[in-house]
Amino acid sequence: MRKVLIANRGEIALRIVRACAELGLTSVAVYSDADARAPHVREADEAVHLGPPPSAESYLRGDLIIEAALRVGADAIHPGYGFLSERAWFARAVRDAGLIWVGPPAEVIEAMGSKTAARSLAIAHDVPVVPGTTEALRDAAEALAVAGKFGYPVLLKATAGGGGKGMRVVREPSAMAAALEAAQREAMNAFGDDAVYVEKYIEGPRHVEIQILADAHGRCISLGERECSVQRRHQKMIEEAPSPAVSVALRKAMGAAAVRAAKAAGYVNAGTCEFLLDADGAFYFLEMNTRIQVEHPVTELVTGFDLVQWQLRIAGGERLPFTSSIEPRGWAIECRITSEDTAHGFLPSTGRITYLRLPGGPGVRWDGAIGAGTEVGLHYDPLLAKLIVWAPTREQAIARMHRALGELTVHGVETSREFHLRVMEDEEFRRGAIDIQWLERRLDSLVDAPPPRAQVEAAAVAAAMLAERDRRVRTPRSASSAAAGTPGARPELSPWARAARGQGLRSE
Ligand code: MV4
Repeated sequence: MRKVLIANRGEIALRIVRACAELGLTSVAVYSDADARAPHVREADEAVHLGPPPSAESYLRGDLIIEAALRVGADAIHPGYGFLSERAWFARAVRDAGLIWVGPPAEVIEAMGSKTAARSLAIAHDVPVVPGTTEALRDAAEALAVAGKFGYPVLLKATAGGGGKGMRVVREPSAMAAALEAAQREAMNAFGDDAVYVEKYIEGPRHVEIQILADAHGRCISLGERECSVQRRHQKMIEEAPSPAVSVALRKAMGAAAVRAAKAAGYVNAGTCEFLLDADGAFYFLEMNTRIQVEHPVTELVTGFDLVQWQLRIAGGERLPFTSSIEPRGWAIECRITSEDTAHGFLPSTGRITYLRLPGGPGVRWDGAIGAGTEVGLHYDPLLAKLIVWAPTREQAIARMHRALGELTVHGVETSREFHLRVMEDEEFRRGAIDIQWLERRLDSLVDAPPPRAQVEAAAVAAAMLAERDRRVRTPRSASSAAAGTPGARPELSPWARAARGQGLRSE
């Protein structure tokens, strides 16, 4: 393997370009009209134009992408996450074109695409799942009988599932018939399949996932868990590794379960098993993600494993050098920096980035693909970058993230920076008292939380300086001093400006 085409854009495409460079592989970017001057294109060794900005006409055009790979003489295609990464037909087409697919076999992607098939596979291999059925319900009478057996509340889930569509919580028998109808209708609209099954509803669980790596020679290891509970509408905002809720013993049990599931599926390459973890420490397998994930860096920082390099090395036939699973060292946190107005319902924000200052210093990693001049539009995901930190303890990692967020400046679009600062200051978050409903429960109080005193003071100073500048522009210097051209002659300072000076701004 010498040359890799990267079928993606943004920060993950740049992440893969960097892994290729470190492994001595030639990288080939692809791009839409909107991304002609994007960092992932600039940094790759070569680049191929695909088409107009809409994904359906560019990054989702599997045919064009395979054609491009063959034309430039690439040996492999790395799909990143999103776009074509979990489309079994694309993995198959890549293989049929004689190219290496940097991911699991098409058959495994297909099998894991069905949530009920994944659930059946887990059950067959002693991987705990939430109590419930796997077969589609025939009618409300059957739903009531099954719910009676497992006990309320129950959750109706679409068999074709994913992303929370076609899910309904049912808290009492009288609500069953209407909930079943609603779930079936939503499932039909979303997936073209109205099959719905029942699970016991787990109240207030955490979302904890296990990273695995499997090579093509039968070796499969766990790299520990990531805590992903801080999410809103199934969009994760903050991830960390390890999880504050996972002990060494629990990590061992969850890791072993994930490895059993991966081996049973014939898994090769990097993958993730998603679990719910309840307040009593019981865990339940939900599904397997057959791609590199957005939040992979937190695992990299606590294990020292370069997951993207290992994806490429495994695809090239290399063996994993370890047989046993890895224990995390220290603590890593990731904040997703998105172009969203978090104070106003997470509305997407668009525009041109006019100024960018990036954080740095000890333990700070920036995985982004933006710069001054980047146009942020509505064609793609709002993820601009990921800010990731490492420190010896969780407390230190939170302090470091707060410091790094403070160093970040993005002008031109609204971002999630302020939101993340408020979370890092939040007492519940600092205690690790989070679950999958935490963010939605706390969103208003986080957005309304006053910033710390030092930030209010800094804002007051900036306001004073701006007011002073405005005053000078509106009030021309007196005729005599203008005529004399006295250098350094200044109008009198306003009280605000004097206060600003008093705060230490003595550069004038
Ligand atoms: C659940 C659950 C509670 N109990 N299953 C949501 C998406 C789908 N992949 C699984 N999901 C859930 N399944 C039972 N039996 C709660 C969720 C859930 C969730 C899971 C992971 C991450 C975020 C979530 C947000 C809402 C609900």
